[in-house]
Amino acid sequence: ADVSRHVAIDLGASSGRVALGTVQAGKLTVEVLHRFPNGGVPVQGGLYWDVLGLWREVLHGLRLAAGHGPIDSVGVDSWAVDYALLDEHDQLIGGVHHYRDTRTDGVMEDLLTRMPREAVYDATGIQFLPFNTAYQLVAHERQAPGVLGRAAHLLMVPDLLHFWLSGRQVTEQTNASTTQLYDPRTGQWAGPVLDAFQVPAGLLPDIVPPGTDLGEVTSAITHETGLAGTRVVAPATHDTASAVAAVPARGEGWAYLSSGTWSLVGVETSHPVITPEALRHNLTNEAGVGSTTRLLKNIMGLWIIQECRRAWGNPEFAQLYANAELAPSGGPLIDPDDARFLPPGLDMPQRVQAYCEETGQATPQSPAEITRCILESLAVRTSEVLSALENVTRQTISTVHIVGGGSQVRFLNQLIADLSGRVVVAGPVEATLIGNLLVQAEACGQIPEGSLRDIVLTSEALDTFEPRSVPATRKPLIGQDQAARS
Ligand code: LFR
Repeated sequence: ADVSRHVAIDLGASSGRVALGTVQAGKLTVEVLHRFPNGGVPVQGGLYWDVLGLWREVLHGLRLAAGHGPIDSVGVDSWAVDYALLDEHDQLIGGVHHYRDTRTDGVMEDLLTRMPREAVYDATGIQFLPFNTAYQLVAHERQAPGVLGRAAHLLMVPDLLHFWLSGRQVTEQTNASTTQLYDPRTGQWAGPVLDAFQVPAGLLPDIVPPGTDLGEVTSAITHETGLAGTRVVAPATHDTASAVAAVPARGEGWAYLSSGTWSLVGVETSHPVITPEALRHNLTNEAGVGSTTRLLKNIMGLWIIQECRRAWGNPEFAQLYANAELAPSGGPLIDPDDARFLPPGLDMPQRVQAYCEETGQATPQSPAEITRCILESLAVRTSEVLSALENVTRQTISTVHIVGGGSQVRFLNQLIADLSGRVVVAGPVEATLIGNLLVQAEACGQIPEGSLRDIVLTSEALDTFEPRSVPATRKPLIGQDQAARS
């Protein structure tokens, strides 16, 4: 057919969306049908996702989609690393933990005494983050001894939803790659790491590449939503992988920043870059669309501002950013990746202030000053990581594509252009949805293979930010050694 229609379900850490994508004459149009909030649910000292609540919103979105006529395919993406355990009857065992749950405190350090850091990195190419699935599973077993033995299956969050939609259990590759239990060289689970961390290999389903057809929606889904005959097609289920697939870039010499709760800064490579230098910078090699590698690094991102905003009684983001732009420049800087900023808490503004005090800087006082401090620090850290990427890949990065919700923060786009001395191209805001939809369209044979980025370029309007010269006082970075620590 010359028109095809696909539904993307995109679950982010702070909100979810169900969107309808129409592909016609080599162009994609996206209509968001349903938006809903998301966030961690604290229970008895732990932190969980409300997966059943999310599922209810997804069903509502699918009903709306069905009301628009026949849908060719549907696919889910979400944040990475989190998983559900199912028993042998495919029932959920307990809740789905949030990666910011402090149950993982100290686990990574402990496990790296069982298998050396270099060996884990060599086997997986994944950055050391305390919440990688590998460490979460060990923390899980420590809190609930025997749980991994009782479990029959492990499904990552999007895989769980695909199972509920299609009845098929698989692990989609882009998300599998974030677990630190996956070997990017073989494309299979990393046996030696599973053994060292005592993760039962039998829990892990087969790995399938993005664009895999999982079959039709079940009759229960048809009954519940009205969708009939719709294929369930796994997109790049890791939201960042979908976003990177939709980066409107051509040629060489560019990097991306997928900007949202996290800032994911990286480049696309044809192969994993697993070298001592990459390890020194704690860069990650996550799987991308079309057998590419996403060589990137996590920066704490707008999360710090999201938590401050909660502490300040939820003022409008636009107002916060406008006020920050009016606050004086050249104030204090934080290292956004300091571990203290990872867990949620209404004391986030105090954590920022404490960091500034401890490092002998002026203490930002107003929300405007604190927001400015965070934004400038994110921009400084982003340019440090860009330099690290240049060193590790021995290429020059002259353009930074900022995609995702954070690309709407024009002030941050300009700060990144100024502080990194690179041209910033902002947009699309809905890169994740677009990447999700286009991988489905490609799998359904509706667009030529490898044409995703061209379609984004013809479908979306972009904004350019040229670097302006900045006073020398902004040039010294947080500390030259910062890029080298994890
Ligand atoms: C962004 C993201 C990052 C991942 C983090 C935790 O939404 O998926 O890529 O490191 O969330 O899962």
